[in-house]
Amino acid sequence: MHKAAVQNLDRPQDDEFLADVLYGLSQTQKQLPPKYFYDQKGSEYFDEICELSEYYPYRTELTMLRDVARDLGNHFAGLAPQGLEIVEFGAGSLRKVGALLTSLGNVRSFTAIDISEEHLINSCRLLESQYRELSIHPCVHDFTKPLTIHTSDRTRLGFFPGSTIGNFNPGEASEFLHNAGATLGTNSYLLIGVDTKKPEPILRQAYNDNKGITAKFNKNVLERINRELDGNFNPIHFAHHAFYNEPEGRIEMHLRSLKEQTIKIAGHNFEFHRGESIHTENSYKYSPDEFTSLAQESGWSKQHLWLDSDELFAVYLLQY
Ligand code: AVI
Repeated sequence: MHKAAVQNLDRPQDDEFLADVLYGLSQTQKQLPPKYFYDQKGSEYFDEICELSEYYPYRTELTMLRDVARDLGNHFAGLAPQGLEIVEFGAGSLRKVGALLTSLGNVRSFTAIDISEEHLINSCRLLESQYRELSIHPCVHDFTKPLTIHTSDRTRLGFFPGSTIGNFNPGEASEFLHNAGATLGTNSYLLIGVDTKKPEPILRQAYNDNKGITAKFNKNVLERINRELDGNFNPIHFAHHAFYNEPEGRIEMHLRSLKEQTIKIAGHNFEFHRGESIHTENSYKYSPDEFTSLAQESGWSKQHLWLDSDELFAVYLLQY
């Protein structure tokens, strides 16, 4: 993979980051978009989260993908004469796609879309060394936005693992699914991992790990604002707070101010009362019926659903 082969589309600029931060911190309930977690440091923290015993989604889905890939191999036998093209949304560390590349056998090209350029390039380089025949296309892009990718006569299989769709509210999730359908085209497929509803203690522990890695991941967004936008947050004066909001069916992450304080960002002042929070992330959990309806309303039909034996996680094959 040559540096010039990296597609850099509408890469978010500092001014977009600044505008989103200034807007979010001006709201009555202060908030920050979760996509800003993922600079190089935040992506590394997220990789650490995936190794935690409390964080069941990563390992559960990874284990499931072996069976899923075998079933998909049968599904696509004869259906994809020109081979498959996998397009991964929010590719991150690319640790899951390997299960598909190895088992499917007829994947000819792989497009990896991610907002974090450095992380994406490093991950693609590693993948390239493992799958030398595969044509790899890294694409730096905010995958929540529509995108046009090169045309080919291969059968397209979108891949959106990890329940990242849960970080959108249901309206945004529907918009993402519409956009993914437009990007991938008619008759394409989407393999998507979705976290299920389950007893509250399992959810609470997954977002409040004993080692405090999720807290570091959450607070990194403050340090990123300091680094990139000339902010003066002191992360020690904020506490990680994550809980399951049952009526909304979502985990909420917040950063709670431990004292009354004024924060300065690029010359703008923001007042915090003691106990006031910044809402940094939602992570929605869907029952199979809820997610199937959401997919249908967004133009996709369910072809297959895999659940692990404890029903901790779901993987869906959808067709557009
Ligand atoms: C990426 N996303 C699906 C993770 C989640 O579970 O919502 C992000 C995360 N936040 C805290 N821990 C992990």
